[in-house]
Amino acid sequence: MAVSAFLLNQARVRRLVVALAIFLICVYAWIVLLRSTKLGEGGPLSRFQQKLPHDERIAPGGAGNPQRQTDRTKAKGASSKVKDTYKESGSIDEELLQDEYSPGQILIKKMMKNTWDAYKNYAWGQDELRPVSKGGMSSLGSQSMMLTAIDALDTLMIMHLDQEYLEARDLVLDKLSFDVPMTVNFFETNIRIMGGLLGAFALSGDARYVTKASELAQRYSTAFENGQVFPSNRLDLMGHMSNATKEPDLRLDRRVILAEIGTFSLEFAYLSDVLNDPSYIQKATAIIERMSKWKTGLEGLYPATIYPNKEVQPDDYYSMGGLCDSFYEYLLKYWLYTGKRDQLHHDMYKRVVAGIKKHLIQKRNGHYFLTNYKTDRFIEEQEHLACFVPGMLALGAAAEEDQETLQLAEALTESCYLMYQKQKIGLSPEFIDINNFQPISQKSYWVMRPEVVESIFIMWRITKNPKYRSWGLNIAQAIEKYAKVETGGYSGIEDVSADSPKKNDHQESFFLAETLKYLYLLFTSSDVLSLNEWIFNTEAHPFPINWRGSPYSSGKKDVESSVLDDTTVGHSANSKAEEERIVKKLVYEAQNARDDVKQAA
Ligand code: DMJ
Repeated sequence: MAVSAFLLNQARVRRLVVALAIFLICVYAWIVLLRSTKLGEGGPLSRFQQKLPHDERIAPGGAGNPQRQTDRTKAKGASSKVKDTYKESGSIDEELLQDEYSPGQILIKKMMKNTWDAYKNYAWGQDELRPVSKGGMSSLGSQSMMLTAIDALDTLMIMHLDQEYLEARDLVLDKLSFDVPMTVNFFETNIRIMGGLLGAFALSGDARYVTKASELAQRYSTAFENGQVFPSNRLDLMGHMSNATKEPDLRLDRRVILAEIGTFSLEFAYLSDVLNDPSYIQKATAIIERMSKWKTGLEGLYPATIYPNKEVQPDDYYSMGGLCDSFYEYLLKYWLYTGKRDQLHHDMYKRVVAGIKKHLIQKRNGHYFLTNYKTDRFIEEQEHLACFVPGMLALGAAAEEDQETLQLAEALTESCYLMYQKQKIGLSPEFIDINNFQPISQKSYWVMRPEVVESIFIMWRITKNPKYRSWGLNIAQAIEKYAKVETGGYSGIEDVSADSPKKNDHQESFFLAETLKYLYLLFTSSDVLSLNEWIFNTEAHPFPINWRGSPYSSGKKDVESSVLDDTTVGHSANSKAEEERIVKKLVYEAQNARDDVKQAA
């Protein structure tokens, strides 16, 4: 009896242990499942948002946003199909193809830190840095509006420069005021300040940025006085008086700049979404509707300066570069922002692509170029500002599975890249002669612009051809070598062809907002600010696509698992010495690669 009771007890204990083990495994599995679901569906708010007191976070769904189905899955399928078709065999450097190419990230992050520290040391709170004379400057108006800090917010977040981000955030949220008696350029204020605030909100979910954006938006009404469709190009921040009557130069019976009156859709749409106030996007759409009815000399294209009150526009200067660029960019990007719903922007964009192909593309010595067009002929030049076009064409081609246009985008990206590689210092002038890549006189300056690296970044994301990473690296290295200021920061160059190129003592805010951001994203994994889910405004501030209906409306989706992911610098470089070693290696490799390209050319 005693033996069988003992055996019985032992069997019971065994059953109990097994049951307990199964129970523990189930609890563990449940916890794992719960965590992964949260990460996958945008449960956790970003780390920055979690640091905020509860009432400073934006409510899930924003200001009463309805949840709608999106077609993001469809978009994903479409772009990967195009990607596969264009993947080239025979890669340049397999290491560069890795999704987590940390060395590139390390270099660009170091550059950003350097830039930020210099701004902090010498120009804190001012618009932009004068890196050589170690001071600050106002760029938007007579007083500074901390332009660099605002433009840098989202880049600092993306690069995981956490301490620097918090410094920028506190400066902007504590000190930025729009109660300043001055007029500012409306377009620049909108793309940089409004764009910067909205981009920072998009990544952090910190509702205080929306409050600031709304304070600025309230000042917009003076630019649209008397129900006018087209805004005046200057904004009176105090907003007391009509700009049109106060400053006769702003009257709309004069010619105005295409980009300055036609680049509103993205900021206004996202603003309407976050404020739950459709009046902004209605204003932007009214502009585009009016312009869609105009007659111009080149079908689909618009002259660089226009008369807002005329149905037939003067046939004059057409360009994808200065004065024009972002007007075209927003036709495509607003269509994408709406989850490909807005027909009007899409139709106009398609006509633009046809116009570009018909009138602006020229082939010289085996290379394709984007020229400007005056009166009835093209000009033998390509400008840096127009080099956003290959990226735009590629983005549109990926969305529409248009392989022919993607091929054109590839060819144009190459000639834009060669604008850098054909110069002895590896930095591009503002304009080149398309016959020989030489700078056009008086336009040989390099002013830190992003357009070429922007297109390189988009081409990399869409084609995954490793050459794009190596091109970006070469450009970054040239910047490091020739534009870096010893005492901190980076500067534009007065003449890239000079024997000893001189610095222009100006660090542009878009260097932090765009140039360094696009370079950095070139080396992150592709789901960091995935092109299927984010749209960059023309100053590279990211807005979530189809915000109202997307999972991003809960504050931010995979900010934790991607944008602020620890797969960046911290995890891949164990020590400062290791970081230094990697950067040195990169400098060496890039120099060699540049020499190779020069020899080949
Ligand atoms: C930026 O402010 C924007 O990219 C704008 O669209 C064009 N000019 C600069 C950069 O070159």
